[in-house]
Amino acid sequence: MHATTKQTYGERAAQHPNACAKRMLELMETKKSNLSLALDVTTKKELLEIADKVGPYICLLKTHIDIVDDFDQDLIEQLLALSKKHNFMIFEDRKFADIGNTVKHQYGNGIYRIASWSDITNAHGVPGEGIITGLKEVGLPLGRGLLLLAEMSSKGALTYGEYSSKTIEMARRNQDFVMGFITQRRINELPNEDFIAMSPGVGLDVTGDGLGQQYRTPHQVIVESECDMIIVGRGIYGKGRDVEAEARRYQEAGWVAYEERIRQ
Ligand code: BMP
Repeated sequence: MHATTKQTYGERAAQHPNACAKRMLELMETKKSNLSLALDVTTKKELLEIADKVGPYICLLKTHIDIVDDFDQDLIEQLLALSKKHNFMIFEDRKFADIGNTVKHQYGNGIYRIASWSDITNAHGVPGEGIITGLKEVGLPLGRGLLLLAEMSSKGALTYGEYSSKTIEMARRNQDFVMGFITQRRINELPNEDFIAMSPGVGLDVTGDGLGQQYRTPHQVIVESECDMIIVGRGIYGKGRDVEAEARRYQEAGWVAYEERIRQ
């Protein structure tokens, strides 16, 4: 087991050198939530309604802002107001994957201006370290944090072995901006390292979605794979589900698993 896995989120927050990671860990501790909602809906109305219902239970709201048909600046303003009302951070799951100069503009410009409102975003390591340098130029002065995709949850993903190891090395060289990973299991940390491990592909009722997604339980993710955060989407707002009841259920399952882990 890794050293950080046995520490509480609060203990890790107190000594974390990355400002965005520190804020995230503090929030997880005070809100007793390691649940992130992956809110993949395509209308502004649904997005805001579900975010308001689920807000009390989550530490992080993950968006795919480019799938919203009626996106406008008012959506961002209302989303920011909800993040204040319920005290959650925002993560635009943009999965940048281009050269440094291009991602810099994709992050800071265009109609979405992601860096202006999203606390956290993420990137693939495939273009090499320039992708981090480009994003950092825009994000670091704003106090933003970056996650690298070390491992994906989908069947047949190419993110394994040397690719994942090289991605982790890139993160190590950029710890002022890179705060953690999207991953299926905690990476091997060196002494004095603390990367937040966030894991999508989480569900309590089904094992897949017919399109390659693979689900594991909060216990598998938090205890067995030593990740820090569960990212749950359709398990909470899928067809016919009681959104608030499901959010409460996943928050409890994630927190119970975390308490079991730190007691070990
Ligand atoms: P769901 O729980 O509904 O399957 O949603 C999972 C979410 O996590 C989606 O928004 C997807 O884009 C994201 N995701 C993933 O499923 N696997 C990964 O490896 C990385 C992701 O960002």
